Amino acid sequence: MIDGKKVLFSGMQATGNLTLGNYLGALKNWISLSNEYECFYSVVDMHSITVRQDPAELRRRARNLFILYVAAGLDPEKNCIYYQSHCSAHAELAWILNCFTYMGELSRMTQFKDKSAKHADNINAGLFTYPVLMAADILLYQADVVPVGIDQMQHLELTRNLAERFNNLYGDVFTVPEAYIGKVGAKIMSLQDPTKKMSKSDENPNASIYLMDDPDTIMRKCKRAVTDSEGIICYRDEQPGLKNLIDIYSACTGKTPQETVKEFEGKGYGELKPAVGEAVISVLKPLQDEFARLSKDKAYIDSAIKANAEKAMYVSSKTLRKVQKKVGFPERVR
Ligand code: ATP
Ligand code: LTN
Repeated sequence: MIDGKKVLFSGMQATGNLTLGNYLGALKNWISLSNEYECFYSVVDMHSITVRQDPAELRRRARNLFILYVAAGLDPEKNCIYYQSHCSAHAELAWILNCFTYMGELSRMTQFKDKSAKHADNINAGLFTYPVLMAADILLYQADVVPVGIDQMQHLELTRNLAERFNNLYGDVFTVPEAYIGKVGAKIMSLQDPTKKMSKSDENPNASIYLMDDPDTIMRKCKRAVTDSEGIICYRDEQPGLKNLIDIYSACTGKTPQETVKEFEGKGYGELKPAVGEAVISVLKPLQDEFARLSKDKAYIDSAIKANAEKAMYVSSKTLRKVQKKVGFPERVR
């Protein structure tokens, strides 16, 4: 609790260009929850270097992601938006938690398995302990709730286990967080292979809608989305491409999938696809305009970066000091 409010923590990596999946699965929920909670939203740039990055490019993307959080509707005066790398408590707590995490737990993580298959030439220790740094992110702020897409559930489970393990040994140190998964949009699938999740690291640019895609590109990608030859609009697992389009449309318009099916009953995919395109454009266009406006306001963004890094350091240092004391590190001499 901070000032009588429950705490929310979430983060995104500054790798690749954000997709509609990131927006509908995560960012959109962040905004709807931000009034209710005391919120911390991090640009998790330390996680990004678990795969090789070009330094200038990483810096540029991280700043763009920061601006995007604000453009999407998160007021940096009400929400603590900050770069993970500006707050050294994350690395310090991650080290301690590493000593409470088992190799077996980490080797079961599907994201580690996927990423090590993708980057076989660089299976580094950071990639392996990635979920421990994520647990440190969350636990430092005593977060009650963590809005993420469904793919992060396994990491959340590990975070909860670590918190409980630590609390059992040392008393109540950490709040045990709950995941928050949105009802629609929790897993947006690739437009080209609806059995795979839409991902910013997909090599096929037609598979993902990027948040900065222009309206023509969005429309073209929606029209080309892979569906099936059934030709009947219904919402079921056997028609994954269609199901995904219904999910996207519903998440963008605020309708339920059932309402969407009703709306398109008796119509063909040829009518649904452009409607999906329009719905996506009407969500992304204002976001893009606001992003362009804020990108020019260097002074405003810089002052938010500075003030919020200080806030993050202040809040996280309290938990870190407590943990350091519990594990037996000596008191600081003042
Ligand atoms: P990559 O594809 O490079 O591994 P990513 O697209 O999964 O990255 P992350 O930064 O790991 O992006 O995820 C940011 C947030 O977006 C997470 O909460 C994640 O659950 C959510 N998310 C990512 N992809 C999707 C998707 N296709 N559908 C719904 N949510 C998603
Ligand atoms: N691992 C997450 C990004 C992430 C995160 C976090 C999400 C890092 N730390 C803390 C929520 C809370 C991902 O890959 N999407």
